[in-house]
Amino acid sequence: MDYLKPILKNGKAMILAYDHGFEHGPVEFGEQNWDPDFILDIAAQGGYTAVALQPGIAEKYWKEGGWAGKIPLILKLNGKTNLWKGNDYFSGQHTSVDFAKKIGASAVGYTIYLGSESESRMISEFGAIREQAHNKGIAAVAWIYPRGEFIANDTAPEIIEYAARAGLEIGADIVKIKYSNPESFKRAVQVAGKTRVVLSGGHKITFEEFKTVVSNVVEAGAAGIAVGRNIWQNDDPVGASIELKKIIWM
Ligand code: FBP
Repeated sequence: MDYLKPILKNGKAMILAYDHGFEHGPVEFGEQNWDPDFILDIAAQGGYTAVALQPGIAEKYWKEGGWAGKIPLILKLNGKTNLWKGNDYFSGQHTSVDFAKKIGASAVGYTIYLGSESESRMISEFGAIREQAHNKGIAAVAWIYPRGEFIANDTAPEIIEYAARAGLEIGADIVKIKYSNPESFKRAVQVAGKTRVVLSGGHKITFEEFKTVVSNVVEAGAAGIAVGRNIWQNDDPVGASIELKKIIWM
């Protein structure tokens, strides 16, 4: 079954991520981008194939605010704040696949901190989520971020390639990974096999730099991008999105 059909266009993905208010706190926001409706409008006008949200925003804005028919939803089922500063990285499930299905999500998302002390708990939660999602006919997207005391550099080529391969092995339909370099990203896409790869953006860089990264990722054979700050922290988020769209569907 093609679980990804609702969130891809011609096999490509352009996903707007907006869970930072929870993951990083409102410190990421300025005058307008704290407002979920402002972001959902960028997603609709910018031609995104999906938006990735935590359940509160999904229910109160995406669903109740009338965005549901305009832009597909990837509902995040786990997440954590950055207030905990301990050595372990764990992000537990707080929302169900049933809820995702009930509000009309096209896919569920889950973050795994590969290499952390708690990786097996997250791998196991993701496994159950993937089975439930596929039973209900929706896709399971894995954010795979290697992290923890044994990960010296979370964007080292071999680490990014490992994250991509892990995505395939645990059955993710899409794996969202950070950028390494052009050659390594090609290898990451290769070893991810039939699991589609999308770029996770990172903190804001210049738009010229970001476009180069996106071009490299597309050239590497990735499905596309699932990014946040480099779009909605841009002064012209819709204009930036339209430029990226051209690169992704070139
Ligand atoms: P960005 O493109 O802004 O990096 O967003 C992608 C994302 O995965 C978000 O979904 C998430 O909130 C954030 O990155 C987490 O980043 P980190 O764990 O590196 O702080």
